[in-house]
Amino acid sequence: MTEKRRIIFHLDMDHFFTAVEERERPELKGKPAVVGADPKEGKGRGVVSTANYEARKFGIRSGMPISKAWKLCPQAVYLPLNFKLYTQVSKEIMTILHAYTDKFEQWGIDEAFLDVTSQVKDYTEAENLARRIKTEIKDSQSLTCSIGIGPNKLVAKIASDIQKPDGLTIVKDDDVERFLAPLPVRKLLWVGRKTEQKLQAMGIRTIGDLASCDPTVLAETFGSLGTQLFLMAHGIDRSEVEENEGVKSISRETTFQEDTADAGLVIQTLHNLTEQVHRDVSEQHLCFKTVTVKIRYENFETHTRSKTLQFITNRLQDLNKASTELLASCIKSERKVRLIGVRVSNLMETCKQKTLI
Ligand code: TTP
Ligand code: MG
Repeated sequence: MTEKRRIIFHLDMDHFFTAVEERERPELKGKPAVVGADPKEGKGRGVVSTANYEARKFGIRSGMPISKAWKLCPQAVYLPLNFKLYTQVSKEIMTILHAYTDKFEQWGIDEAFLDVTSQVKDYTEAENLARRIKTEIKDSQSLTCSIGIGPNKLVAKIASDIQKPDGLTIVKDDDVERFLAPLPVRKLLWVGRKTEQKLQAMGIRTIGDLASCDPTVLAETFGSLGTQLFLMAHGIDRSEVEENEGVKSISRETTFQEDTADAGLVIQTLHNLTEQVHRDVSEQHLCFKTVTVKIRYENFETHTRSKTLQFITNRLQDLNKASTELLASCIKSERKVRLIGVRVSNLMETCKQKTLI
């Protein structure tokens, strides 16, 4: 039996946080703008959440220490995070998208996958549908997005990133390998800096190089990741667009633009993340009982530590205390940190807990 051909969209909003800020403050248009920690004239701690395309021209990127961003472009407009607003806009966009298909999966704050197989009969119809979605978002939200269309989630996700901003990239079944071949291996999910270096040492730079590798050599070198890499390099991905059912946990994480051994920066970034998680929790009228901290070192070694509190809470100070303790219990001071994350789970609606403030 041949498998039914699927048509999948991946949509990603363009420079999301700064785009929302520009919409709210038209005077920002055309100027470099950065959303993130307070730069305090170059002495600030914490990182860049995102930068608009004008600021990216100066080399500013998400996850970069805010002090470095300041050095690169002191004249940029630096804005604090207005997470409440971004979450609200995100919700409105997701509602628009959900109306186009039931097979819808939100992926982070500004991305979603849509399986439109049963909505369209071919790629021409798919393209028309994508244009309709882009227009609806532009008209109703005054924001642009980029859409990738492909036969699976992997290809659609890579495609959406190819022609940012305001892009639309279509990769039909027969073009998948040709499309992927010249791209650097880093474009594949799961290929981080270390895997990329290992692959480069083996003479593998592009996805095409990877596709022509002997899969047994990849499996010997990378274990199960090797097999996964080989399949991805051929554009094979059978994962389904999964509908998210309710909220099971709320999390935020940040990848530092450069791995860092600066404990102060790590802790400050953790606190920025707990604030964002807390805002989400409050907005959704939830409280939590379990807190998890995730830390990934430069070699991709990843540790998570969880703590289930003795009480259910919605207070930022409880989240901060638990996450700081968890971080202290697992951080190794001599190691460089690549990523830090925080998650709350064991969620309950606040209204069911009458004793809470
Ligand atoms: P992205 O979609 O990765 O980035 P972006 O929308 O700003 O830019 P692009 O046009 O390249 O898609 O992330 C979405 C939002 O998530 C981003 O606007 C800010 C936030 N974010 C962080 O807070 N920290 C991070 O390290 C990253 C990558 C994103
Ligand atoms: Mg985006």
